Amino acid sequence: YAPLPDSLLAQASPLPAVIVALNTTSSATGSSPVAIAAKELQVGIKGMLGRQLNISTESPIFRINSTQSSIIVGTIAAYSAKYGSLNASSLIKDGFWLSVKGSRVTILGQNERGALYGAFDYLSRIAQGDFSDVDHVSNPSAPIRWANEWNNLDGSIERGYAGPSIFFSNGLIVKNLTRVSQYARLLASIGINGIIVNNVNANASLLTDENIQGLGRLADTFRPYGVQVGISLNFASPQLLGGLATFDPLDASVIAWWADKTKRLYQRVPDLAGYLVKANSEGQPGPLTYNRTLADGANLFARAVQPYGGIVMFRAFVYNHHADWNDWKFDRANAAVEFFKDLDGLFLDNVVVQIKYGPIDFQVREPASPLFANIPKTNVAIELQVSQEYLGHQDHLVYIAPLWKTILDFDMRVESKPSLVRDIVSGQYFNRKLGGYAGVVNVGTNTTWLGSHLAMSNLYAYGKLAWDPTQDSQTLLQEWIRLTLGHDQAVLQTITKISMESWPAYENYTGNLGIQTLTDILYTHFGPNPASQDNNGWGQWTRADGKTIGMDRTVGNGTGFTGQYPSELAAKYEEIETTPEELLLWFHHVNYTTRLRSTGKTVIQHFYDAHYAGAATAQTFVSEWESLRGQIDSERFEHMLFRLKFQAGHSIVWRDAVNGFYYNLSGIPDELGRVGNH
Ligand code: GCW
Repeated sequence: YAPLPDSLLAQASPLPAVIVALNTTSSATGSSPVAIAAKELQVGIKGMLGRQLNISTESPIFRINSTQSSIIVGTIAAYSAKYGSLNASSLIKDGFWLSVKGSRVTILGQNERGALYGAFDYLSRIAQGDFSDVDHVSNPSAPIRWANEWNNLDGSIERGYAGPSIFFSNGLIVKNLTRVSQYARLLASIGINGIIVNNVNANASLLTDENIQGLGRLADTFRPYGVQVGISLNFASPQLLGGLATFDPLDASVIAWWADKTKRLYQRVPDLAGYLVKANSEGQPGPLTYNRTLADGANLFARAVQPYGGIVMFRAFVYNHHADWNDWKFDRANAAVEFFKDLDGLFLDNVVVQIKYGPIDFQVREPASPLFANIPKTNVAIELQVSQEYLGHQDHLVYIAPLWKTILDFDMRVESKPSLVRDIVSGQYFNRKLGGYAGVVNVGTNTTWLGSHLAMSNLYAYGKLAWDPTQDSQTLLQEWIRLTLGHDQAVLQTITKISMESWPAYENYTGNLGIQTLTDILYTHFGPNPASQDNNGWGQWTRADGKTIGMDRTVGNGTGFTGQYPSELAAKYEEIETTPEELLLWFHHVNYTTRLRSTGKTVIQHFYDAHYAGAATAQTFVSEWESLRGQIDSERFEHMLFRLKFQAGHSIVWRDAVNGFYYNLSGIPDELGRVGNH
């Protein structure tokens, strides 16, 4: 809410005189989303336009047809009760209607949360210097728009790059929740309506009575912003915490144990969003331990939360991490479909299967998970990762929205019909009621939230895409730049340029042609380590040897993964000639000397050249950023300069490590003589 520059202020239309808040029912535990919306409008307009507006809960002079200027904010129902009914049939849950006619502004939500989103939308327009009249209905693409935070109870965060947890410390929920309230506000401003506060590798002690009280305080803090709290569960909790002899999901004592815990949770948090479950994955316990199905496991929790309206997000990230590397037919990428396809139709209605965007694990490029096309009778959500686990932590600038868009806009060709991933996860395509988005965010106590100022464009884009995945990633980026750093054209152009170049550059200097990120997968997931991919049980294999590289995932000769796609795509990926080049090595095992259709270069020369090109681009980020000295406050300027310099250096480390590795393996010299002489 920084003051608008004079040039924009001059264009501002006459201001409303008063803010009228229609729903002011504050609960015992804090204010309501509409009250928050009114306050945001007041603070925002004061900050940006320098004008103090009063908030009124009743405006005696206001009549629906009067010319009295005002900003009305509330729910459709509250408005109708006061001023006569309004046809709002086009609004769905969480949606809003924003009308700006000169100095008369009406912001009505289908629910209170929608009203708050409408207020943020109006403020965003002002912040971007848009004072035009509008008559705008906005509905979310999907009901589930959640953040997942992989926070441990001891305060550490798995794959978090911004310091310790804002939620937990020493096994308990922290006392001071100021930062949590700020985060709630931040999430509401981008349309996020739910948050899983603890790690999917969950600690059973989250469910002690003391921690249930703590979760209650967290939920009370998020509630005014329309963000519902949910939790990750440890499947073995009945044994680990409850002292039962078993955690078999069909055992009566286990069912009773979960019913009792769920009841206690809902007593303290009546609007608990539900549970997130990682089962039988990477050493986590689950129903398979007792020869029960994953559906048995999911439905256990679904029944427990059903009376309270809760939902269960059940992760599809189930795979064997002790795979046999010598088995050329084995493929970790096959796991999700193998585990879930036959369970289609067996999950209860309040279960949502949460699917990572690709079949492996948040790599720099993956094809869309075939599971999206394989379980039409099951609710699904897509899992995206804002936290840059494989993408340079937050030490590299990588604007991820373009990567996400390759998946969301991807056509699965179910029954040879247009069937975009975004329409499957919204529930629209298979006509499912539930569905949506889970974003692994992992904010920490660092004042930048994510550890890097520019990384926040990813969180912004995540929320905005969950709301409307048809939006363009550059448009979202530019909105974020204006809202965050103001209206300077050089700032806008430069940050747009480096951000839009960042994911292609990162792909260039890490792993090309669908070979995966080539980072160290065994420990840090940071920095180059192509050797770590192979010769182990993790299944992120590249099968690189002296002459050849890539996973043969064909039906004809490989792991059969291509056959998991609907027939049109299966046929396309089966043949080298029709496989998109950027995924060549994902699907095929080829010679280093195989030539690419697009450029005629060999695979190995493409690697060499791409690594030089990617690192060269990263060098330019520093000089581009330096050109903004004086246009951005020195704190943020220096913070990013430091990171971009690191990235520039690290991209050279990446370039030389990866190129050197494949040169040593293949012995094939770089045509330009750069690789292998040192
Ligand atoms: O790839 C792995 C990550 C783990 C993570 C897991 C998952 C939370 O390295 O840190 O565990 O994915 O998504 O469950």
